[in-house]
Amino acid sequence: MFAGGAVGRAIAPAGASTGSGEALDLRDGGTAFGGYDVTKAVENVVDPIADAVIGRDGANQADIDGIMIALDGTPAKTKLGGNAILAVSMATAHAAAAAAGKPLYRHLGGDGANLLPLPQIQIFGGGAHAGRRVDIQDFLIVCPAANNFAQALDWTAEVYRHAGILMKEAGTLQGVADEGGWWPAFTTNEQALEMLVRAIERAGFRPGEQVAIALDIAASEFGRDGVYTLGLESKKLDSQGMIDMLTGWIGRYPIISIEDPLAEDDAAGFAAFTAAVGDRIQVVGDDFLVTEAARIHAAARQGAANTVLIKPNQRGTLTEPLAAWEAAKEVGFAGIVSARSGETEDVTIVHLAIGWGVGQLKVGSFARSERMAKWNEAIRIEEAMGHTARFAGDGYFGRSKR
Ligand code: 2PG
Ligand code: MG
Repeated sequence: MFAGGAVGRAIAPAGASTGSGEALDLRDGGTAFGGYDVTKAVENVVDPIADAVIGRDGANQADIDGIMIALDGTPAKTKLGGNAILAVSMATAHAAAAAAGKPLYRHLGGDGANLLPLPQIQIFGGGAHAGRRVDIQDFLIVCPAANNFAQALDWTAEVYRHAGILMKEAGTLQGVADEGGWWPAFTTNEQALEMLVRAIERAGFRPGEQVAIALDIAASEFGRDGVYTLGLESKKLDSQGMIDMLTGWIGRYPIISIEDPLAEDDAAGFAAFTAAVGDRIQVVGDDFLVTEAARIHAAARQGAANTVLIKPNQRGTLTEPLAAWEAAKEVGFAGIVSARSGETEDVTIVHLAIGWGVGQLKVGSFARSERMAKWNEAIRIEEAMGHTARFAGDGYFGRSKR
């Protein structure tokens, strides 16, 4: 709360497939709530954090975040919890925007902030989000040819609906996964790609031109020390085997973006994959880069990836992901602001994507209110902008230069 009465409120999310370099999501352990309770994190907000930030200028986000970083004093925010610190960081931004009488995206990006991101939306869930029913975690679509953000959502809704109908017909529909995508019962990973292309066509769109495929392999979940174990197909691949498999898919399906194609410990694999396909598709680092400026600089030096996934809770403040985005722009990487599999009704990331002008946003599927809250917020912002709104389309995709 600000002296003038302006109030900000925020909720930190949590991930299921986390990178080892992420800020700590502090939980209580023990038996209550399976150990997932956050009483300690809340106490850290109410006592040490509040003591340290009360009386400071909340409009100075970097100062507030810097105080909390120093108070914690650990690289992964293990003392106070990244969740405790991020919630205060985001609430501060909301309060500062309210005090300034502006929507958060304008407070962050100024009056010229008018770029609506290209949404990346999950149609099938897999990996850690669907009991490992398929190895690949996210089968997503993007609609680069849509005229505006709302139309991209309309198109996605049609593809999602048709994918559900096709799966029901094929007997492969089992409900919805953690992020709202259909929970599939496929026998190979490639079957999911085939069905996705059919769903795009059934919905009346030209695959590749109007609607294209994006994947999050989340390879750290099944790959380590250069060995990748694909449970669904009982296959073990080395790094080059993964690259060959994915390159084959890129040749056969309209895939324009692949996230975490290799595990977080496989920078050489990332570099080889980016050298092979980075001039044609977006190669995204999530667990690999964990929204950290220093890792983005290192990856750029190695030619590993060309795009960074930006998840505020991987770092635990707003200042650090902003620094990561600045680093990305400096090295010529694109960015995608992303939600987590464990989400809430909090819509802060929508404002970050627009306010920072990132151009891409990934929020899971087109179902469940923690996802729809974010899509709806972006629709409201697009409406409020009227004719000044610009839709990113594919203009902000990552591509490596040859
Ligand atoms: C990811 C996210 C969202 P999680 O891997 O990109 O899909 O999942 O929050 O489980 O890390
Ligand atoms: Mg990911």
